[in-house]
Amino acid sequence: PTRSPSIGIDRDLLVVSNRLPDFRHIEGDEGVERKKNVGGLVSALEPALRARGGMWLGWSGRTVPDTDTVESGVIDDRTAQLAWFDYKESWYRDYYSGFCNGTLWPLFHSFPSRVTLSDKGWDAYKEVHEVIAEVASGHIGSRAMIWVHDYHLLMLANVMRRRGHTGPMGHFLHIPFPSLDMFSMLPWAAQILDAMLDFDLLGFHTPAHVANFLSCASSLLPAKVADDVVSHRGRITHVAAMPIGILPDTFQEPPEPAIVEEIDGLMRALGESQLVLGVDRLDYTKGIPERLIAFGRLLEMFPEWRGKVSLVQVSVPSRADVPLYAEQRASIETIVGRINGEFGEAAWVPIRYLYRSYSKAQLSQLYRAARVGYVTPLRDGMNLVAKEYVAAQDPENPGVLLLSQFAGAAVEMRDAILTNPYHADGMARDLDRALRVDLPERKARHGKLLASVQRSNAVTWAEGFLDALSACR
Ligand code: ADQ
Repeated sequence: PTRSPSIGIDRDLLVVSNRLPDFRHIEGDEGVERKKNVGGLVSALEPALRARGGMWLGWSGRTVPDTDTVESGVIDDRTAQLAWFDYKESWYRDYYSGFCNGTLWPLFHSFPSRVTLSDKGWDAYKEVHEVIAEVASGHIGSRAMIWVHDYHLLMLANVMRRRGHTGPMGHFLHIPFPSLDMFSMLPWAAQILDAMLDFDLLGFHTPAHVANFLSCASSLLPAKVADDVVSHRGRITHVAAMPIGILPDTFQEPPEPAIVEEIDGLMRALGESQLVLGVDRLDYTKGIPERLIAFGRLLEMFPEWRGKVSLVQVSVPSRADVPLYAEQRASIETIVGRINGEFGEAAWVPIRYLYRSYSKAQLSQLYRAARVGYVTPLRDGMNLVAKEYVAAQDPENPGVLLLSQFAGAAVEMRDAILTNPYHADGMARDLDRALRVDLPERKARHGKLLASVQRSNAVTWAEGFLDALSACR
């Protein structure tokens, strides 16, 4: 078919996510522009988007007063067309910060005490789905394939079907799907499940998330579940575990001299100490306070490590305007101060806490310098840092991955040392063990982990999802 550039009704693939990746609004004549760095999700989808002349739709990252008209537009990128729209301030507050990050995020990560429930949030969740469905319908024909991402958009297929969309629609959830007990806390649990079953394919990171979803669907709805297929209202939905991956080779690229110098500078500051490294978005699900406390326990229980090991914790600012996140930051700084005050010496700082973002090239060098990758979320859909750490190692002298048993990544990464982040003494013992692993065992563990990170990567994930979605029809 000939392609109509303005409407694109014959476009074959629309990807929808809350944020457009690596996209920012620049005030001025040009309006919007694309940042230079492309993130993992974009690189994963790039081949499919390019081959199908696809479009990616999402929020621009800008909010406008409720009284203003919401702007939207399309820019052409070298990979795909990017369709953007603004949020009203009330959507940002009630939908994004409210229902998405105040209700669904803590609930799906099994933190019931952090969940807020409000009718206003639920109304905003439904309203924003209607708005996004309307924008989407303007960009794509009713038979095209749509791939929707994450908890912000669980109900999009339902709204699109009501608008007459008949093409295949799939959803991938990047965070865990909780147990029936937890999910039932949502007053709107059945409505959300019912709407999710308008997708043809639902992808999750792990078999446990799939099992949770199926048990919710069969308990809370009059839906029939047989193996990985759910029948409901005369429709069929396929459900599958499809763990996301990274592009491992991009963590082995030779660094610029300035980056080598920067990381060498940090290593000189650590002196003789071995580097234990934590890297996360600052979020309570990542278990940063627990990780710091366990590091303090290591120094108490195994005093021989004092002066010989240093923890560098790098936290990228995240959702800083949400009070819980500001609290988390303050609590981390207090723990760092306490441990450094108690154990530090003139020539040795036990914990260095860096509250900033690093480039992929900088992160790769940090990962490579670290003897232990200390990746201990309390709960995580997957956790890409674990995979990035493995991909960045020197195969001749690799470090050891210490990984939370509650990260989705633990399913595939059995050759890491697995740990329980809720148990400080146990985690301190596991850290001691990780620090003592000899070179032959480090190489053996790393070889197996790297093979798995290479085999199940970002591109096989994206292609696998799209193939499975096509096969549903
Ligand atoms: P996140 O919760 O954001 O993702 P994660 O998978 O670890 O968690 O990805 C974080 C990304 O941010 C990594 O690529 C990492 O390199 C980067 N990053 C972290 N700290 C950084 C820093 N200080 N500077 C620069 N970059 C930093 C959600 C889910 C995860 C799931 C992914 C993908 O919560 O469980 O793995 O989506 O599906």
